[in-house]
Amino acid sequence: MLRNNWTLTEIQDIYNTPLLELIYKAATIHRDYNDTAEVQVCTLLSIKTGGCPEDCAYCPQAARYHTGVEVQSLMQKDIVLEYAAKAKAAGSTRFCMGAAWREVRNNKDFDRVLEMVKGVNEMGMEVCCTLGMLDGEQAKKLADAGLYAYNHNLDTSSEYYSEIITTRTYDERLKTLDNVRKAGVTVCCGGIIGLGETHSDRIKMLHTLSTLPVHPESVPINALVRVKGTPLENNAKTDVWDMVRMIATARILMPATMVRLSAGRAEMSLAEQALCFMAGANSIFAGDKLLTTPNPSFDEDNLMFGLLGLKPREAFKQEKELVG
Ligand code: SAM
Ligand code: DTB
Ligand code: SF4
Repeated sequence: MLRNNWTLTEIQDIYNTPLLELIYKAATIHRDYNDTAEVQVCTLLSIKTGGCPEDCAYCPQAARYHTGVEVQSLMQKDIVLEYAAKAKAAGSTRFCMGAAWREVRNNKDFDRVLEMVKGVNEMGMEVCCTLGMLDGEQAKKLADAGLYAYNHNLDTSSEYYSEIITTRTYDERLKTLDNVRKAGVTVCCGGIIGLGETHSDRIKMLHTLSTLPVHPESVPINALVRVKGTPLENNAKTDVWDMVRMIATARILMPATMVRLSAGRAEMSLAEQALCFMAGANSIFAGDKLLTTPNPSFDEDNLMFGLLGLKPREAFKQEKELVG
């Protein structure tokens, strides 16, 4: 049964379970709810890169940090559709377009994004966007264009948020998530570990996610990619055991959700990634680039899937199952 009334103490107890026992529990729940051989393969494309006015301390695309990311205006629709076709041919079933915007504005760029959404949807892939804050009307327009999912991360706990971002509030984040939900678009919302937060901050973030009125359909768990020029460039490398603990706890709290092993895979061994799948991760970003930072190549991931006996999940599976 899916629960939205988890208490902080319950989550704390799960999170602090001895690691191997926690993995076992998460793996058991994963089997009850999902086909454990299946992993959703999503490809990311940065359709508008760099020059962002926000001050997210982790982000290579914030204009105020000198990270060497080249600013690029919004890509042309046809080029984006070519990338989507390549991703589809390589086995991706979800295509996620990211823009380094604080929020969506009602202008020609937004109209172009709507055209991109329409085009990718017509190719039979699940279309996702991550464009910053949205109002209700914008969410509705994206839904009408065929948007399947919207990614908007909470990143950390509400308490730690202002240490990482000062140019927007946690409540603004939650408002966008509500606008997305009301427009009938599925929600992709997760966070980052390795920002300097405490275990208690991670537990609080998982509490916020798992007590939303409806669980996000996907929850990306990112390990901080430390980028030179950002305020967090000298943070310690995220401990893989923390990643496993986070994934396992998310899996137990939100059993039917796609839990995505997101940023950070380029610095993980195959064995470490295998532990994450064991602990309940069932989605990845594929392709040799995330938005601006490196990620394992399609070939490396194909080898990994072969070795671990994993297969890509087909697109729109949930809808197909509901239809019968
Ligand atoms: N600008 C939009 C926004 O902030 O919602 C969309 C793009 S933004 C790059 C999407 C997400 O990428 C962020 O919310 C954050 O969770 C993640 N991200 C950005 N930089 C990262 C990094 N260096 N390491 C890990 N995750 C990162
Ligand atoms: C998410 O949670 N992780 C992705 C996606 N959603 C948009 C982004 C990771 C970005 C890592 C840094 C970069 O490549 O710029
Ligand atoms: Fe801008 Fe998004 Fe990066 Fe924050 S995470 S600086 S909003 S692109």
